[in-house]
Amino acid sequence: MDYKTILVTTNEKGFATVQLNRPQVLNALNREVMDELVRALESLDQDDSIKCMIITGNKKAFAAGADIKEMADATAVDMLVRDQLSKWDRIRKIKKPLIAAVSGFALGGGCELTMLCDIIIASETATFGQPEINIGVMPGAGGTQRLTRAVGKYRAMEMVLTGNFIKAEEAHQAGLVNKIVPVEMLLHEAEEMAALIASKPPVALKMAKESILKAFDTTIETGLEFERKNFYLLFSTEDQQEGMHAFVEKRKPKWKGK
Ligand code: DAK
Repeated sequence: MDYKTILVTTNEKGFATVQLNRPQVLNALNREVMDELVRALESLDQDDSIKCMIITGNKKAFAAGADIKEMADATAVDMLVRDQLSKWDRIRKIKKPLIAAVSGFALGGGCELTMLCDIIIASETATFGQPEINIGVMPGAGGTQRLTRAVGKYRAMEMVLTGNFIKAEEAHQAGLVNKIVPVEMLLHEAEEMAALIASKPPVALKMAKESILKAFDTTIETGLEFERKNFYLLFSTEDQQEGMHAFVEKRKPKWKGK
């Protein structure tokens, strides 16, 4: 597919990389980027040769937020009619694991986009923040909810109410980031993680992701029931048979993805 604001690459290791590509505005997420990003992720989600996707930016910015110039003159009705939230929801519904590889600014919608991913790998220069308060609004794509779940009430309050940024190290300590690596190693590290995940049985990957995400919007009782059902369901896959027999026979499993 032809994209103007993102670069998509796939490889034989079974993962794809989607790079946000509006460097002149620090990858600000305008409607075109969001549209292309969603289309790319949904198409990769349907592609059997791809098991996992990386979303990244460039050295200076993962994304400095939604495009302020595009929103500046919008009315509430404009925002409603544009219905950008539905695009964010579509990313939330991507079934395959998403890895955010973050260098530089991940602010506002950029920070919210990293939190829609399942694993966040940051370079030493990564900076996270929800500075919407400085431009008269507040987070609108999950920042008050996912950030709070990730870093707890008090840090989330501080970040959202002051608009202050946190550096990679603090984000790591707070539980927002899986690991920190030197800038020049960022993509390599994300690719290693993506290749490792891509080497696992695809149906189990999807069900594991779905079950973990369920933990965020249900009671422990319902979540455990959901987990149990997904667990039993995996016993109807050929990959369960293959995985367990390969272990017993001391050989490497060959996944079929069914
Ligand atoms: N939007 C548009 N342009 C941006 C931008 C942004 N968010 N961030 C940076 N740019 C542009 C700058 O205007 C500048 O363009 P030129 O002046 O060169 O034309 C260029 O990128 C380089 O930026 P700076 O010159 O400012 O670079 P510095 O290194 O000096 O500063 C900075 C970097 C990241 C500290 C600074 O650019 C900055 O504060 N940027 C804004 C950060 C911010 O406030 N982000 C939150 C935006 S609000 C929604 C979902 C989500 C959202 C809304 C609705 N729905 C589902 C409805 C999300 C909202 C947001 O994210």
